Amino acid sequence: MVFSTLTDTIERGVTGLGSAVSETFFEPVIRLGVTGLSRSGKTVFITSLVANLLDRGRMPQFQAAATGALQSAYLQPQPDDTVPRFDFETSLAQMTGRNPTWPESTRAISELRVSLRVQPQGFLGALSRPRTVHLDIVDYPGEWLLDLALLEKSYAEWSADMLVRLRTRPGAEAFLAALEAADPAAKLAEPDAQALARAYTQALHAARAAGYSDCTPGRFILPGELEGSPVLTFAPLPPGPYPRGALGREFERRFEAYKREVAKPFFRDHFSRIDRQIVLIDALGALHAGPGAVEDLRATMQDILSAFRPGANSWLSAILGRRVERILFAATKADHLHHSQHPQLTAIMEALVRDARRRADFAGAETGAMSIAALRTTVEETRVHEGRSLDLVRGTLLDTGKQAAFFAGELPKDPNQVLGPARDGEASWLDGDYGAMRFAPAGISLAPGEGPPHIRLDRAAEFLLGDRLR
Ligand SMILES: Nc1nc2c(ncn2[C@@H]2O[C@H](COP(=O)(O)OP(=O)(O)OP(=O)(O)O)[C@@H](O)[C@H]2O)c(=O)[nH]1
Ligand SMILES: [Mg+2]
Repeated sequence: MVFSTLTDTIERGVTGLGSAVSETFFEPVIRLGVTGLSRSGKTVFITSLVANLLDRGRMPQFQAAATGALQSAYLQPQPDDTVPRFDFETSLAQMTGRNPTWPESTRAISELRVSLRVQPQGFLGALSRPRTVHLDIVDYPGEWLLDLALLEKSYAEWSADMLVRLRTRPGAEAFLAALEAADPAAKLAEPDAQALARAYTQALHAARAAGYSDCTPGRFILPGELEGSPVLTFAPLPPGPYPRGALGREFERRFEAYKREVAKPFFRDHFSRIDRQIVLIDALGALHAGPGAVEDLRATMQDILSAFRPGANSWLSAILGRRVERILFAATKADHLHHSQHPQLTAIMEALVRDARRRADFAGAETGAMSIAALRTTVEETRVHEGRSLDLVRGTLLDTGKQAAFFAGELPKDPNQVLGPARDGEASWLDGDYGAMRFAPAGISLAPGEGPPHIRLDRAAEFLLGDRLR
């Protein structure tokens, strides 16, 4: 353990040195991490951000664009050769064209480099030449951050924890029965190993669906290209020790391999190099699904965000070269609400991440919170209904292609009116439901110099990047 921490630190130190040298002598790099749970809006956010950096006509609150300091932006080959490139062109073509659709779900990490040519402003700035700042955007599933807690555990400890939890959760019956029937001290037979791993994965999916968030290992739920490989073919077992060649011994080895080959490399090679981070949260989706979903979202975000308080994890704090300087928490899909309700949405999302945010502030990161829509699909409208004026949004429904006006419900001014019932395990909201509707992207033709329409994407960019582009 001590040895592996040491080598990790040294490797990290060397990488850190490399980038520090290139920053001083060559061109500065900003690594922006974009994360969130699945379907939170990561792909749409990155696509729209990049399109709006390339064409800045809709970015008035992004200072570098408004003052003209940002002279040009262009895509460049990314620095990491082994990470898939974020498929910007395909997503943008899908989201904008004549019959726009939403991009497909993405299940793994990807990266894109946008280079920004900046002319420093002010009296002295005017005398200096323009410089280039590289923005490396890294898209990764928030679920992967759940593995951090696993790194500090041995196989026996992790097994004991998970078995206790599974016994109290719905959907684990088949796995527990398979475990009962298995003999972990018997010689390993791969079909048995696969059957146990499959039953365990199903139990994790069931727990997830029932609202439990600590479903480790993270890649069992989002395997990507590792599906079916030995590092994902194990399950928790009762305490050993198990003889050489036995199923139990092999599972322990695979668990260690998972930590070493899957979990650690992500934190070491990607997470530790991020210096700006946006965390996307679909708070509206959870509100619509009900109090249970809101409470689960709160608990999951708390687990996920503990990665930003590295003091709690000695392995991670040892490898973190630089710390994340800014973290923006953003409630996505705000175009489902009239702007008069955006402050309430922001307040609810802030309440969901309050503890994590306080800890991040404490660790020296500057944090912010706002409601955004990376791709605005609606227009606002006010109508009188039963003598009361209602603030609505209007857009094209995804399912039918028809136009509709929509009122999501009145979000409370005090977020505790939502978080309280969620924490208390209420089955439904007291004063009616929050509606949800899926709008299709609006069929628009972009004028030259304009990126896709959005809400507050320019403010988000200003918070995340503004200080580095002056
Ligand atoms: N109205 C609206 N819907 C959005 C917006 N952003 C995302 N969505 C919706 O949310 C869905 C998921 O968005 P993605 O960007 O694909 O989410 P993701 O986090 O990349 O999802 P995974 O790749 O599955 O992890 C989209 O298909 C849209 O239906 C937005 O700005 N406005
Ligand atoms: Mg995606």
